[in-house]
Amino acid sequence: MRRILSGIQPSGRLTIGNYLGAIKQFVALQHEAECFFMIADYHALTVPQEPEALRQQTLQVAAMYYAAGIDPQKATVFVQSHVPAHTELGWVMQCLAHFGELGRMTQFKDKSAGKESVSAGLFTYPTLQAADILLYQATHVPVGEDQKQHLELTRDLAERFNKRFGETFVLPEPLIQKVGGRIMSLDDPTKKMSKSNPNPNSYISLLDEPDVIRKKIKRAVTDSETEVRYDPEKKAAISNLMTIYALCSGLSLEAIEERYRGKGYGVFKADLAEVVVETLTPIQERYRELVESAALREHLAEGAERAAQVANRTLEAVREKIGLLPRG
Ligand code: AQP
Repeated sequence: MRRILSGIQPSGRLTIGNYLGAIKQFVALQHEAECFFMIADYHALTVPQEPEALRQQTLQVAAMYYAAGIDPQKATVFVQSHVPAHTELGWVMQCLAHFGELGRMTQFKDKSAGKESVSAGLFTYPTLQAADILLYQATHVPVGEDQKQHLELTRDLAERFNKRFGETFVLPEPLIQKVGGRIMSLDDPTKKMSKSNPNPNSYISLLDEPDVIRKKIKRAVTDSETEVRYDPEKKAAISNLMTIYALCSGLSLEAIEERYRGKGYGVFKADLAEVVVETLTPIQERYRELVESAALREHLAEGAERAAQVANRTLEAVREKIGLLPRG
């Protein structure tokens, strides 16, 4: 059976990009693979976080996983920092990785560009990500385009380790979604929609009220034409809105073009807002029931227990192979 590991950082309020690009896929995957879904709180620390907000956001991501349809009986959901094996293997991976190869990571270059101070954690975070994946012997990792390079690094590190110390890690394969792999910002279709964007009008939060969703979609940038046509090169903004429409409604892009032929952007946007509201309302209702509940903490404790059992088995094998002395 395929085994899958993926995660989301609690670095802000989840967006519809996180839902369509990640969580919706996770919900489908839990029926066909053994799944581990992490709340990557250590990864969130690579940029400054306000402590109370980080705690709240961690619970919010957990509640959102379940509200969107992840079944605690089927998939293992856990908080990364609840399983210490992640940072332990992360250190081993840092010692295996080369400074030069980490410097070539384009995400590091993007995220550090123009910043006055950048944490060492932001530089080494792909090694912690490698540890996350390898601890679970994941066969497949759902990744966005921007994460492909990190997965390649994970495979290189696994191969390097296996060659030096003997067969230990499974080499994971990427699982890339074709449509919706990259939902773009509402105010700038050349930028990915991101939960940490300081401008809330650039994204639809999964917790936005219906009226806020309507307002944000109405304000979303388009182009100077009026035709609802999918053309990501020439009509990036409207194509992005059409992708959101298609993924929320289940309609094909062609069917959407057909439906809005000759109708203009106003009608299209008003309907898109209702499609998004209809998609998010039931998730928001379940979310509100869960986020303050004792059941949520219980699920997370059970998830950490299950995850640690698998992770510790791998870590023990690693410790033995690299020559760390058992405590006795
Ligand atoms: N815009 C997006 N379109 C499609 N998928 C997306 N994902 C994120 N943004 C989009 C997917 O969501 C998962 C969570 O990723 P993450 O939290 O580890 O970090 P990220 O990719 O950097 O997400 P954000 O929202 O942009 O966070 P910040 O602003 O903190 O950097 C991943 O599966 C990702 O592909």
